[in-house]
Amino acid sequence: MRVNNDDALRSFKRELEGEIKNSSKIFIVGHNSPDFDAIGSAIGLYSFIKRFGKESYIIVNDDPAKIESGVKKIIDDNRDIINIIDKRECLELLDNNSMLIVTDTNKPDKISVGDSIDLFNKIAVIDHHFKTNESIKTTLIYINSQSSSASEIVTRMLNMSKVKYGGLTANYLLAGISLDTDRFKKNTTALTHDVAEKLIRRGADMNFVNNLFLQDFNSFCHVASLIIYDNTIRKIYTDSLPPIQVSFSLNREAPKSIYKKEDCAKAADRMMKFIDTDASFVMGYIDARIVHVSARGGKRVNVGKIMESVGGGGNFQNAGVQIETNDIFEIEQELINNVPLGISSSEDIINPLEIRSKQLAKRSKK
Ligand SMILES: [Mn+2]
Repeated sequence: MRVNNDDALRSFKRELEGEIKNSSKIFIVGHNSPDFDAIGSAIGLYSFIKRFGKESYIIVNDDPAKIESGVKKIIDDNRDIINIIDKRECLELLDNNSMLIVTDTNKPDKISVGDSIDLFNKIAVIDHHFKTNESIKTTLIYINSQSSSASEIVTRMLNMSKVKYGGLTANYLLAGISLDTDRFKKNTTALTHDVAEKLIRRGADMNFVNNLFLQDFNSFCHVASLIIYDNTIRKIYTDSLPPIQVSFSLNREAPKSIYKKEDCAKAADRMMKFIDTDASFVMGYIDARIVHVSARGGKRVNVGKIMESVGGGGNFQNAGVQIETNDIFEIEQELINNVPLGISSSEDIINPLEIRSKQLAKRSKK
């Protein structure tokens, strides 16, 4: 049974091919914080465009350290074969006759060129998310929310045009479909499986895809090892009211484990998101003798001040330091002692009850 009608995609594809032929340069962009579907469909589109012999580029503007490690591996493995550029390079290269192809999103605020989107005279959108009032305004748009993924749509376009693409591209497209279908457990149609079959015939390999996922899982566990179970201790500072709660995390079982600065930063962000804490400090060795501390605070705790007290810097919410030491626990103790330096004086503290009573007072005046 045909779940989707090919005709709409076929006519979009024809129009897109016409515009590609008339363009000087083609820029492809997926959503920020790219996942396997954004990067897989972008690389698939890169293959789609290749036969027209146009200058083409994929824009990835995220901080490389913050990109999921499986996606980062794909980007690193392809840097020599694919023109992967950042937003600044894109703005330098683009001319009046350049085209932007947006994939795996249809919202201007989700792509790195969002605020400069008006510089493009031609924009195409390929996506599987619902269209809304905020969607990019262009006539060259294919959105099919019944498709599992942008990778599924792009694979269909490649196959319709009988484009030759290699096993690696097939792998990236299959990874995109696998991610968005939660490994073929949801959002699949007969077409999704049909497309997957064709990708496997082209040389895609589920083991390769599984390894990409494993890569993400391993880095996830590595970050989690900083904060899980007894690796996080919580201290309560009762000098101010309500008492302030602060968490301190490090790998206590294997304190000499090596992390990246970004691992500590991600762990500290997660603590703020999931645990009821006013500030969080995550410590890890980034080198045999250097400990990095990522600190996150909020309205009541100025972590910048606390980091300054140990030689680092930052602002109220976000701060850090690197300290040469053989004893990570000594640093932790120093931080525990220094937290009161960063606690806002009671006048500065925004008391939710106070806000509430002010709001009520205002309302009764009306
Ligand atoms: Mn997607």
